Amino acid sequence: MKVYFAASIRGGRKDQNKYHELIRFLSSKVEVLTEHVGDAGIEEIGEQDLSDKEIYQRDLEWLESADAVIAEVTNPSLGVGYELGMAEKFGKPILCLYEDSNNKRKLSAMVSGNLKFRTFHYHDLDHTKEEILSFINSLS
Ligand code: 6IA
Repeated sequence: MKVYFAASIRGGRKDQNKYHELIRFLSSKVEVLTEHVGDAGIEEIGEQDLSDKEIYQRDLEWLESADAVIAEVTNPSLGVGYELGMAEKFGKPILCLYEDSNNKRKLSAMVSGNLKFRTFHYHDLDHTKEEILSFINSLS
């Protein structure tokens, strides 16, 4: 199974450690197409000198080829929002993960109000991993 993991890059990297841990967990179960999203150095090193146009084209191809999409949506990101809209259009099963402990900013209604998305509000990563497993198992 191939999973496209989406998370904020230019929208802000304060949750990068969480992305990294969730991607590491997910990679032990399935193929993750977008492991770089959890990398600490992605902003500094860029994406192997790919242009933005190349990144966009490659990511959309991966998105279309994925069996499912998991998005960490706590930190708002234009790119993640766009990917979620496209993933819905492609008919992909979608799991959104949102940390609401101490979070003053409410999740966008365009995510929480979309009944096609499975949205999980979490407080700790262990529960999030269980939810990821349950989501993956529901697809096979
Ligand atoms: O608007 P954002 O940058 O926060 O959008 C993040 C989302 O768009 C992620 O889920 C990625 O799948 C995709 N994305 C955006 N930028 C990149 C990227 N390089 N490489 C791969 N996927 C990306 C940007 C590197 C740059 C900061 C030097």
